[in-house]
Amino acid sequence: MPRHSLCAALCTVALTLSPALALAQAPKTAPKAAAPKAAAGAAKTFTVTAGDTMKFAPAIIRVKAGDKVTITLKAVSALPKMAMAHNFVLLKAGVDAAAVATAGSTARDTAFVSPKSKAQIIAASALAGGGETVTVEFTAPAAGKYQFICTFPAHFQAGMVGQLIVE
Ligand SMILES: [Cu+2]
Repeated sequence: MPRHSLCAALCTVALTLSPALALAQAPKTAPKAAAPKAAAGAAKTFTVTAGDTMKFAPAIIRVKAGDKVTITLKAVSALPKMAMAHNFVLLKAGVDAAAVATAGSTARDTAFVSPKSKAQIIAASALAGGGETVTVEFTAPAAGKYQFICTFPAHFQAGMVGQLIVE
């Protein structure tokens, strides 16, 4: 085969292959770009009830890291809101829950969540008085155990604490 013919043959092969390669690569990159969306956490919703006994029910909530969690806190009480209300305050791991509760107990202007505690808190709901519901949304943190508390005065001390277990 003369040299120029070989070149022509190779060039034809190369030209024929390149669109095929481009097509072959396209499907590979598309799923890669979509993967993070598919791996994003599932939406999980929970209703937590709190009554005059100052307990969260349920007191243990299980989720997976990255889940988009919505907690609806339902307060059940016949008492006036200023005497009996609840919130749902999720604390970062290793935080002194009693300290956050104590700081919150005097923070009436900010719904009993002290601005000083911001760095210790993952998410906090508004206050719910009897018959009210409030919701709080957060993305489940890394696997581990996290406390959630009510920071209405004296409620944490009365045992108003629960645990978020992230698997
Ligand atoms: Cu409470």
